[in-house]
Amino acid sequence: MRNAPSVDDQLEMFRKMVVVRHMEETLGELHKAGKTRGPIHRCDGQEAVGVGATAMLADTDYITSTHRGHAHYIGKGLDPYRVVAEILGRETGYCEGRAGHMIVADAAKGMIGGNAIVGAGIPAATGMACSIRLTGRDAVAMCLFGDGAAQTGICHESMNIASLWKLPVIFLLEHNQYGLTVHSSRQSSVEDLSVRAEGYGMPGVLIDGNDAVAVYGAVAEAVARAKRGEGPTLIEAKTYRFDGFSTSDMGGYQPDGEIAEWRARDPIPRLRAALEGHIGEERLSAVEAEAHKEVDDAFAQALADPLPGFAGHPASRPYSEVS
Ligand SMILES: Cc1ncc(C[n+]2csc(CCOP(=O)(O)OP(=O)(O)O)c2C)c(N)n1
Repeated sequence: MRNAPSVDDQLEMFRKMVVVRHMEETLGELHKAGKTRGPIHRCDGQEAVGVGATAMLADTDYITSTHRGHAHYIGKGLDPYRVVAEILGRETGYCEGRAGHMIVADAAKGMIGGNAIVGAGIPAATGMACSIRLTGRDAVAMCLFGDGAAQTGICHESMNIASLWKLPVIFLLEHNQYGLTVHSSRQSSVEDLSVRAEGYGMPGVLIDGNDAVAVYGAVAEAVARAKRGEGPTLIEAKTYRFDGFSTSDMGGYQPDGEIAEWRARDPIPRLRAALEGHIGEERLSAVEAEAHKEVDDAFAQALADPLPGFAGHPASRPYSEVS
């Protein structure tokens, strides 16, 4: 496995990041027009983490996500049309329109699901890594989680047991500085959460989460380590969400200067600039245009698709008696 992505790999990461950004901007517009239901948690500004971290994973590798998972879904190879259809509650979506945007799953792609319970994806991925170990498969499990989720007890329990049992799991901490509306400095006694890894006897790696190539490299190394049987790695990717907590957010707690500072480090133009010398402006513009069209077509189709019916849906009623 290579630790540095090829130019083609980087172009594919760029394309996926553009898909995610355009999907979220469109969701923002639809929300304002009253065409979405429930809150939408956007990850504008954080795309390099979700896309970079999943770029080298296979369908047989598992990931668990959070309430802010759009970049994780697209990064793991889910079809943008079926993701959009799910978010818009259509029968054609990944979970037949019953999941909404926070818990989209596709087991065939190893996308085990987003999770609205903060921190809950961490033990789930640890358990999946345990199953990989017990069944002797050549795979890894990865949980992506926020700095808020890092403060939960179950995060510490998972890291302890994963390191003790040398499980093939990667803890990818997407540190966007805020847990809901609360700055990280009010939630944690240490600024860099990666230092906690030492207490569990595993490597702690601190990276620039707005640099997709750096994210790719750190995860590739952690995957190789996990597959050698050496156990987990904690990767802390420092990043920032431009758009606030969710569509229910009244804003005002992220200082203007801070937002401007991070917007100047937007991961998409950054990777674009790095790629320009390799493949030229024309090809990059064409890739952007195709990505936008794919997303626009996905929304047009999904909005025309049927809503789920009221008939019993066995998969949504696991504890009921289904005839
Ligand atoms: C167990 C649990 N506690 C509280 C909440 C309410 N809640 C939803 S998101 C969130 C903050 C999560 O922060 P972080 O993990 O940093 O993710 P971010 O929203 O910053 O991406 C909280 C407290 C919840 N959904 N689940």
